[in-house]
Amino acid sequence: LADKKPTVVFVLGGPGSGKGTQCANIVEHFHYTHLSAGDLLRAEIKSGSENGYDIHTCLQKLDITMIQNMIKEGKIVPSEVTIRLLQKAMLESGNDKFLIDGFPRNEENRAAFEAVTKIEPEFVLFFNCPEEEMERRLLSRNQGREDDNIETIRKRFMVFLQSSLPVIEYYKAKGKVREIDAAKPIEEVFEAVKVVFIRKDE
Ligand code: UP5
Ligand code: MG
Repeated sequence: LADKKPTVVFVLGGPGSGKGTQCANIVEHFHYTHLSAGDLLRAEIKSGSENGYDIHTCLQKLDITMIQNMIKEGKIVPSEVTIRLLQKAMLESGNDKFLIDGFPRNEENRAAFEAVTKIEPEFVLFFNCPEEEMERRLLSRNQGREDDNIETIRKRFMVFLQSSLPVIEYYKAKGKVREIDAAKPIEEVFEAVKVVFIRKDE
């Protein structure tokens, strides 16, 4: 994977800041493959409860139960699991440009991804949004996510502040962060996102 030197953009921001929504827009306009770490974990839980375990990633029943419990508590799943899922999805996509959404979530995630894949992100897209707005969005999403209840949402916010913001600060110090005001309507946010991707190719 490292020999092909894939282009990676990390898409970060608090829970409900609009990472998934905007990634879908980016994919329509630019040639990226969208990989949401959270979606990959949830797919693993789903396939695990159907098949017992996933023969491809070799996640055992124990891992699946652990992932499920950690998401319910808003905790960060061990890097080993997330990176394995991301690497598998990258290989299977056949593409060499990726939006990695919702990862890395802590320093350990970041360092492990770099060590294992030897990939450094091209830049980091950071959706900055006030908590009250994110909370409103998550509580009205209604997609049956087990972590979209007020107790878990509060825990997700805490983890974001304590563990994920330092990752954004790390990349800020390297001049890699492209910050977007994510509190605006979806279309306006995307206008700002487009500018970042168009500038990158100039
Ligand atoms: N919406 C979006 N944009 C809007 C706008 N501009 N104006 C008004 N409404 C807007 O959007 C959320 C909702 O808001 C939607 O209804 C949307 O229509 C609306 P969405 O695009 O889904 O926001 P997103 O930032 O993707 O929110 P998400 O809930 O997915 O973020 P999280 O970071 O909380 O969730 P994720 O799936 O990444 O992770 C879930 C859990 O998995 C984590 O808590 C953790 O336990 C685990 N995890 C790991 O352990 N490791 C990982 O690497 C990744 C995840
Ligand atoms: Mg998402």
